[in-house]
Amino acid sequence: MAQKPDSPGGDAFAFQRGPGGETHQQVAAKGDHASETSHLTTNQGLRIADNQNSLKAGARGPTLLEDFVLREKIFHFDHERIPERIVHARGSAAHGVFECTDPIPELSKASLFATKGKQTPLFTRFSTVAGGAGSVDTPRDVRGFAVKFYTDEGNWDLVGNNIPVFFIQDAIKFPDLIHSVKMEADRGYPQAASAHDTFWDFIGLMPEAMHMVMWAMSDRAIPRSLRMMEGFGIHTFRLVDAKGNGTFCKFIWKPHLGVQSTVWDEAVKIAGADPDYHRRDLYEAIEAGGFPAWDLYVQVFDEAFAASLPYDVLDPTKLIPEEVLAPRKVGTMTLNRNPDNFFAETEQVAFCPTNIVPGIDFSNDPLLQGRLFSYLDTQLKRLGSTNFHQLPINAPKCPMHNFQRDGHMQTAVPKGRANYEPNSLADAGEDGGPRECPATGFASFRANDERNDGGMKVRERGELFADHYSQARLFYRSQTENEQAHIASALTFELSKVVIEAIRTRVLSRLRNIDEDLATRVAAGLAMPLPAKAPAAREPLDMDESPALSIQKNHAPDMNGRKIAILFDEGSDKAAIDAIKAGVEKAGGTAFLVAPKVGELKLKGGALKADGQLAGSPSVLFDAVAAILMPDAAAKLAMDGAALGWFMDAFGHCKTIGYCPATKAKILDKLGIEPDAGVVPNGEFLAIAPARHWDREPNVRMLA
Ligand code: HDE
Repeated sequence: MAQKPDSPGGDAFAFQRGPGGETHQQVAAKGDHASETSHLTTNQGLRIADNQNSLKAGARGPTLLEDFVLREKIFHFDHERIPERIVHARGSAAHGVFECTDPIPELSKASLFATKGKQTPLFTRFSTVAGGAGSVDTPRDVRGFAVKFYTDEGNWDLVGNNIPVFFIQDAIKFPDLIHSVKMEADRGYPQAASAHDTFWDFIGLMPEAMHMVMWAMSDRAIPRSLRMMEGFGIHTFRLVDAKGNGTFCKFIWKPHLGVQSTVWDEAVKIAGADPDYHRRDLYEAIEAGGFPAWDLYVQVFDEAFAASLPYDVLDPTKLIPEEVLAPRKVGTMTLNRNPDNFFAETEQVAFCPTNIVPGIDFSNDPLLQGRLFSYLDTQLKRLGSTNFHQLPINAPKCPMHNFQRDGHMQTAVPKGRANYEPNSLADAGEDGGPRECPATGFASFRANDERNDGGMKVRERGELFADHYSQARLFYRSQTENEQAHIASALTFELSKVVIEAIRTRVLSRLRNIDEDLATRVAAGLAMPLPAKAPAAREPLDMDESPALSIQKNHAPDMNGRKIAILFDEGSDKAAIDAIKAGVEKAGGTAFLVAPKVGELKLKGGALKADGQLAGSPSVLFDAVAAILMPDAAAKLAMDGAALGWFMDAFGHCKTIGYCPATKAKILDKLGIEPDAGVVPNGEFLAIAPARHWDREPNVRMLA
């Protein structure tokens, strides 16, 4: 017999009842007196009476084509997805503000840099490059770092990465690079990984990629948090002052929390434990009021300085070491608000390097020049309309008027007859519309590059672009011994995933141009003979080391923004837990309580609920761990794989471990974890918790 949702078969239809147990009819009736927004309607504004049942010819009969409510709902759902970004598909974003702290009107007339204290709203999206939108957050990859400044003179998009150089020198190679790193064409894997044949095949044949490869194999490519990455505009840009004078410029973001990375084994395990690790970290930090911040720096220089360098500033595979040209601070970006809706904002935001404001301009970097075409084009494909600039996240916050009209999904409703220019309608008393403004409008910098051989049409690159190894060597030699070991190990790991041996050999032959010791270590790691050195188009130079390129040389451990786990179980000493928790929070960190069960546990001195269950809160998710356990609880956990793995991983990832006597006797001793500079009694834990103990690494991992 047919059943109504409010029929006596009631319980079977519990899901059709309102929160108070009312039937949906009762909820609807209540809604008649509720505010307008509480009514469910169709997209045409028609109130929906029943959102549980489609319209049928009899309760057990076929669904009717007439059911426009059902059809509208399913139609919209069927079209929810839009094409994901071809690169940088996986991203996380936040709103924020840029405050100018050190104005540079003498260099740029851009209004956002004009006065101290000037605030400009912005939206920043971080991303991985290779994986799809649903891929994990922690692969070895470059991270996108794209900022949209809603300035009062128009939107300026600084679309950069967390690494200051790029794989290729000319836009014409970009599709090849991306095809090679993405899932292989025939088999559709691997997802979000560079450790496969086609990527290393391309790289081995493109010596210009060697500098970027050093960065990509370094710890920079496995960041601890999006909040702990530097950002770089990469290309040389131009600043232009009010008189029209131009200065070359490179943009650098430096995070207030310092740069920090994970270790590879940790990144791999995080991918399983929390695929959204970076997205969650950013979201939670902002929700908790721990607003991440970065200072924006510029490196400014003129033609004469550029001409004095042994590399070309138009070559995006080169950087200018900070020791050679000191960066100058201009302001601070603070991310202070999470998006309200992931799709509307993070997914639909459309960055374009062509979005520029008076006072900032491009250089002839051939990679940048290609990007100036590509981004507008991709937005049309992705967002489906030339009117994508009207989406709230993309729309400028300053006035916008022109005679562009119509197109798919036009939301503006322009008034009047004027949709062309010049027009004389104003003379006839009508609205003639906007006019160009030669005085304040954007004017391209009148570039006069003396080193450009007369501007003949050629398919060539600047002579110094042929130096493929000097800066790769500079980067490698500027790292600490431990960081060099990470690079050698990453290369060994990636190349060991390459099946075609000739590809590995070719890469090894290139590494010899960077550093003989590096090449020898990787060859030994692969158990392969060292091949002959690849011929170099230009002999590499030995440049002065740049300590600024190392993470470890510049890293001061800081509790601020870090997450510390405290493991407890029944009977644990609550006062001891409270003390560590308070210490962590006082220093700006977050304490996260872990126990075998998440419900309330009885402790010595009170009761406590854990924030996370042990098996679901592995130590890879934290910066340091401490354990406060009674002997019987410790003995029980010593029989549990998740608990043992918790300590082994923290130890293996060179983290600080705080222990109580029972933890030491029952668990650490069983695991063979000896106290060292970072394995300490709980009383000494807080002082060193955020540090990583790299001295330990040779004892826990075979590095190349
Ligand atoms: Fe991109 N890049 N790119 N890129 N790129 C895109 O634009 C492209 C390059 C970067 O969070 C796409 O909206 C070409 C360098 C970031 O939405 C696409 C070339 C740098 C983001 C595109 C480059 C970047 C993108 C894909 C070589 C660092 C994500 C979807 C000429 C300076 C922005 C989209 C976001 C996104 C093309 C090289 C950074 C296809 C052709 C170098 C951070 O248009």
